[in-house]
Amino acid sequence: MGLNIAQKIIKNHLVTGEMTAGSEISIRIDQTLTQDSTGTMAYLQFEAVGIPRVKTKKSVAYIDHNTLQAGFENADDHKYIQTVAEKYGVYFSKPGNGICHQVHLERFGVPGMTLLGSDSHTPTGGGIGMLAIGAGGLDVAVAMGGGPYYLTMPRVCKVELKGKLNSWSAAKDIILEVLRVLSVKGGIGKVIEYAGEGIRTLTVPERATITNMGAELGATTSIFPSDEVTLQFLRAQGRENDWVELLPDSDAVYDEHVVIDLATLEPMAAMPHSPDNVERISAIGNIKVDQVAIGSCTNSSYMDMMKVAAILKGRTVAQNVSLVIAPGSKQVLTMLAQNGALADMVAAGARILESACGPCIGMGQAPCTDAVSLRTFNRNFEGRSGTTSAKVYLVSPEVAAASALTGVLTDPRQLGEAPKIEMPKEFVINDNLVVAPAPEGNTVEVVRGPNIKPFPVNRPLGEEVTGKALIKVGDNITTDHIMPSNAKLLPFRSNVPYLAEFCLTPCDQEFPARAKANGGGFIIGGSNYGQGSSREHAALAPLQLGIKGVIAKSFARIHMANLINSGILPMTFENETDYDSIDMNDELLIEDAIEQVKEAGAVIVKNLTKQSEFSAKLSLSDRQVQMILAGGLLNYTKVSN
Ligand code: MIC
Ligand code: SF4
Repeated sequence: MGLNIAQKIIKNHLVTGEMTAGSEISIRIDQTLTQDSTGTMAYLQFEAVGIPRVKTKKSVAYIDHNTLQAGFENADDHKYIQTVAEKYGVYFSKPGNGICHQVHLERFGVPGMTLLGSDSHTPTGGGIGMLAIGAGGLDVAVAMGGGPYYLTMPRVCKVELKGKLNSWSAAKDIILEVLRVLSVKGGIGKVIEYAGEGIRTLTVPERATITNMGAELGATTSIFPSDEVTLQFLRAQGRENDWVELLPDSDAVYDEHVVIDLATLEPMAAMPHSPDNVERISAIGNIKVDQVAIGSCTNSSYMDMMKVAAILKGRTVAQNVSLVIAPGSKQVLTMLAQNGALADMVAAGARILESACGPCIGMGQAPCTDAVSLRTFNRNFEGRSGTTSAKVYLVSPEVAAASALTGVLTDPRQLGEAPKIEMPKEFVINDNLVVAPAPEGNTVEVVRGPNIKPFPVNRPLGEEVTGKALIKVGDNITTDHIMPSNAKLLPFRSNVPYLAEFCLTPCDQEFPARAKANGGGFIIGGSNYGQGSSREHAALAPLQLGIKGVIAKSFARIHMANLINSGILPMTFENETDYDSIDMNDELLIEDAIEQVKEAGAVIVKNLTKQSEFSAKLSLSDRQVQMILAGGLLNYTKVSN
């Protein structure tokens, strides 16, 4: 039986386990990436693991999220990451060099390799044929130390792309269509593998736009083959030698098959407040727009920016619109500056932002109250823009640029002929914002400013787990709800005690105070609890508040792993109707917790208030059971070393 691409890479990297979907496997990690908002924690944890030098083929620390530097906090974090990277063997990408995923694709990604990143959009690397997975910082820390990465062997869903996109339809429309068809839960437990004759028409940056937003499907990762198109991209980056061909076997078997006819796709938008709430622009109509933001790890490549510049050239941004543009990397910005495209953007009235995440993570550019904001980004969860009442639509760069000119949501087909942009034969290469690590045996001093606070570590599991149901939330709660990220909070990513004061406050302002007053307890969640990002602060902040377990209808993959890594019990209702039987403040009790967890199947939760009980499933591997018993991955790693 032939293998698909995902299976080929997994087979080449398999450390333990059977390659049957659903069973736990572990794989060797070739490369890691971190960004600053999760990186401080990842490196603090790496230091706690106590390994003298990273053991990966290449590890890179990017600074792209917290670049506002309104106080000393961000700068402290940057300094810490730079010195810790230098000491332990990690390349350091300085602020200004660009968004981690964009830069990694350009300068570091290698087809056929595995990449583990402390950011949920790490699958962007799938555009170049890497098996690129997002994980919590602690998992990345362990991988840097040479430990394998454990995951559930995914099912592989083949998305066959037929035909060719019409002019004005974009890669963004392909992934929006996949989201429309599969939904934000549709990728859970799967790798989305792209195939079909249509992929040959897509450049690497376009492929990367598609794999990037596979994160919004909840997928383990997404991947394209490594073919001639990949070779041309790497050649233009001066990295031809990194290329290997990677195609599925002709008799490869897939668990699922979706077909998309590219020729039928029209410009689309994901409407507020979910990336799968997708509709054709022509059907949404000409709503008035207040802000247009172009950039993010989804759509900030050279090709994207050139299309935008061509649309804006010689025209003027509408009076009612603020247009901001953040080119994805120093490379992109340099090329736009050299070929005059930057001048076209500025002349049209665009505001040029630094090559960083910026408004995507709420670092600046919060729109006005009740605003309609069009963004080329990947997430439009409520409040993520920094303005709770804002309505964010996710669109292609073409739709964004066209709408910035007209002031209303615009189908770019109205503009006439679409610009034709050629992939450059050579990108401008200048890696002078990447600092190489010091040689082994160096005496570099790791600098820890006052913003770097100790992080909480759990205790081994007790005989009894008891406490109140401290909050009860609905379906699709995101990590943005659990641990909000905005310009005020992002600078505190290395200060969990402070962050914990804001845990789940978008759902309930009183939650942190209630949790502390009760000495901790339980969170009750709906389905897909913890979707969205890799931020392990969404587990560490509850841990800081004494949360012992989360009982939900289902969990998002990375968040569940982060809970286990923190020693917090992730339980799912055996019978979903039991969710309805719990009210806030009910006293819950798990007796003989150690014995029950060891059996790994399920635990009986007693509701002392209602004098009832129900069964909650624990879908844990043997290793995860040991982690829960030890009180998290860090304790477990220390015990097993
Ligand atoms: C995001 O897009 O939400 C982030 C910020 O990049 C996160 C990581 C984080 O919370 O720091 C992600 O997607 O993993
Ligand atoms: Fe940065 Fe936004 Fe991409 Fe997250 S989704 S890595 S915040 S650009």
